[in-house]
Amino acid sequence: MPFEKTPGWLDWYAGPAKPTFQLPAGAVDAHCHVFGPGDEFPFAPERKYTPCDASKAQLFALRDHLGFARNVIVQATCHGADNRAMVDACIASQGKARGVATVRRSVTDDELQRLHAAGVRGVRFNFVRRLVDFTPKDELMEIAGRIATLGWHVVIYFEAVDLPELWDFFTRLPTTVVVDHMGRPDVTQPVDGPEFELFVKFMREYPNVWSKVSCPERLSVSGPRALGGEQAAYRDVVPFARRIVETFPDRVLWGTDWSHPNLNVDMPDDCLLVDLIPHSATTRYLQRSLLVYNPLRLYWPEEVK
Ligand code: 0GY
Repeated sequence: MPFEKTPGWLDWYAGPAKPTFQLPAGAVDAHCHVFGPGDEFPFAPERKYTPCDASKAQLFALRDHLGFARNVIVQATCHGADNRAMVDACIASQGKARGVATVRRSVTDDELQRLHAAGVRGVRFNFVRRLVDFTPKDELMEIAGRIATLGWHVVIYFEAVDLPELWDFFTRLPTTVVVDHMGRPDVTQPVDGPEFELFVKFMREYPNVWSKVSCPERLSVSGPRALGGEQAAYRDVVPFARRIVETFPDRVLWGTDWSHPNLNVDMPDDCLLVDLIPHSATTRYLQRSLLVYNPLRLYWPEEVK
């Protein structure tokens, strides 16, 4: 085996159950990853972790098992700016997957065109310090300007405490901006407390900002054990997701985050994550917006009349 997994690495959960929640037809898992396989698509030298393999075939099997129609595959930091594994998966999906890439300033226009042809519709800027080294903001802004001309958007990943410092940069981005995992709120704080209010203000004042209401398994302190009735798994995350879905129903996306990198405890059965959706998106209208209409508008706009 060419790559040794990071010590303590939790592998993704094999054999997920069937969700009880009936996904709407055409539902999109709009945040998931492929890792390697490492002997085919080597991990990047500058990576901060080495995952287990999570191949395109395994991702597509999960898609079909859970009842999704399509995926948006987000380039993970362990592959750096080498987008080959993600691109290979998009192409192999035969139109059922689109992608979000990581690119450097040195990327050529031809390469951007090749990524577009493969199905890429966005770039990801990552500000989570445990995952990446700092990229100068002028470099990121230059990339944003170039990909804007392709009609792509920027996905941003950051911790809630860093939003004030990043605000000016984010609000100058010239594209649609999609925030990963609701900006990673501290869910032990009140849902109407100052930290989450700042995030809501960000979305309210900047109509180009969207959010993924994803990753309860990362954000939760209460954890995955369902206690029955109102006591859903990851119940402490629900008020945050529900607030964003109900306040900005036309600017939200949902994803499994499979294969769940860097989870140190309680690797979820992805079925549990799907079954949490109706707690945050409580009507069929909200569920269709979250899972079908919104991701189509962003990733398959040619299909939206
Ligand atoms: C996620 C979250 C994480 C990792 C990455 O690209 C990545 O390495 O996104 C994380 O560790 O929080 O969205 O997959």
